[in-house]
Amino acid sequence: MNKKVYFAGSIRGGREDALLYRDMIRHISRTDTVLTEQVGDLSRSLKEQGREGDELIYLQDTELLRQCDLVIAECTRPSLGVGYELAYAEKLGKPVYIFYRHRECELSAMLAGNRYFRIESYDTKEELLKKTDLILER
Ligand code: 6IA
Repeated sequence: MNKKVYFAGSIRGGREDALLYRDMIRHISRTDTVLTEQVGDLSRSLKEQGREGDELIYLQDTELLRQCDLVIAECTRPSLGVGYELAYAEKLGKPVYIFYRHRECELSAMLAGNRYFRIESYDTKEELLKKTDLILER
């Protein structure tokens, strides 16, 4: 209850799952605090995002990684930024939970082969949200 969750999901890697990220963030926010709500913000377009803002995004997100209690990532859509965040969280010793849809992607060996990460595949959103609840109850 009331954990600080860093939710990671693809932005420039592709927004096909943005609606799912939004639903996960809303679900987690019922009991806990999501530090990265912008990942599920469908109203903001990638076009508005000039390169000038990148340093600020990097500094803010790495600070949020230091503040969080755990990281939850949805990795079906591959993203360089998410991969970076997961490695950064590992170096900080934060618990990292990774979800992906095994029928739609083959998870990178750099995640799948790292025993530090707790990795779960799922098929439906309902299953995903149930598995998320189990993590937050721990
Ligand atoms: O390489 P990617 O862009 O797919 O990396 C996605 C990850 O990097 C996410 O988990 C975020 O934590 C972080 N990230 C990338 N872009 C932003 C961003 N842009 N704001 C905050 N975190 C970001 C502005 C908002 C955007 C919806 C237009």
